[in-house]
Amino acid sequence: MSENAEPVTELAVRTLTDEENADLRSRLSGVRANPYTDFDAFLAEARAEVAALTPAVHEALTEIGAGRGAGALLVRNLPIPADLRPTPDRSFQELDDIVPMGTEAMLAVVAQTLGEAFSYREWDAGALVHNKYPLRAHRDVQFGSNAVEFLLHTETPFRDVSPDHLALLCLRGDPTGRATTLVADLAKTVDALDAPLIAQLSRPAFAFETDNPLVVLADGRGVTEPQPVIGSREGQRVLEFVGDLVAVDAESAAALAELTARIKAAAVPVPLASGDLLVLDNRRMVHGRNAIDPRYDGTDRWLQRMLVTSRLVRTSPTAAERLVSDRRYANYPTEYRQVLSGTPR
Ligand SMILES: O=C(O)CCC(=O)C(=O)O
Ligand SMILES: [Fe+2]
Repeated sequence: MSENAEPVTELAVRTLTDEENADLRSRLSGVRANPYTDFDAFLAEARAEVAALTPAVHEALTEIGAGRGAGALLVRNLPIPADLRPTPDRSFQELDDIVPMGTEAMLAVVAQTLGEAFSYREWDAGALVHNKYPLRAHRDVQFGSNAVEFLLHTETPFRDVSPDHLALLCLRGDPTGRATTLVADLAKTVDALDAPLIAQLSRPAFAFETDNPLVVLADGRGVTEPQPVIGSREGQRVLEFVGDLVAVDAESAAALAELTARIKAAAVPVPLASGDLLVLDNRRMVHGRNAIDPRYDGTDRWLQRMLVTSRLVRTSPTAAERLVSDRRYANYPTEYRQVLSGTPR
């Protein structure tokens, strides 16, 4: 096992000058279509502005898109409107006025530089731009709008199409200064494991507990379909990890505990301020967030997110074709399903 001085998790950082910030703001201000009601028109407008990204940011995106260098990129000092509305008190898709914040085009330009924007039909009422902020009703769930510790996770793992990259844009930082996004290099962590551990983690022995189980274990726990943490798809190694996975037997439980400890040790804090964009290579990195103290008064932290795939075969898909089905949805815990879909509660 290498206990070298190299940090396991690396983060690349690019910071726009104020002039570059102003230039990007003015170039993207021409994007008028509403991404929540007419994504196709919105994307066509945003795409025409791909050159608005500075060469340094473009190059950094190309690197992370190709899986080279650091698996995490932080771009700082992006333009956020000074008159950003108060952080909403209900799911974005439940708002009466689903107006764009003016920041979506920036995310779209980033997403389209990396691959193709996509999402899941069952999530966020099919929106391709996700708005995440603390919601009282979601306090304790493992979801971006919670307040408890958000465990380290691969974004949307164990699906036919998992995101290759994700982009998280901070519209409003945490007023308490407490929120810290965490990023850890899963690929490097796995590469440092010995062969018996790798063999254990390669067995389909890891699942989520659920009240809508596909499998009921000998001890009575209901779980989703067991999957390997180290798997393969189309001949390529696929790594998928989530902090609340459970193991289906004792050997796999020991391996999962060991990996969990190492992944936590590898995590680096990335506190996000307004105008910070975090891009993650979801094939290599896991991310999460510490517990926070939301105020639920319109001043809370607000992130906007887009998911990216490099594997949708069709070029320039329509908005409808960008939504894939989350076929594991039926086995999710009922509470989690309600949160995901944005069902009013
Ligand atoms: O709140 C955070 O910093 C992490 C959010 C997250 O995991 C996500 O939106 O995918
Ligand atoms: Fe996430």
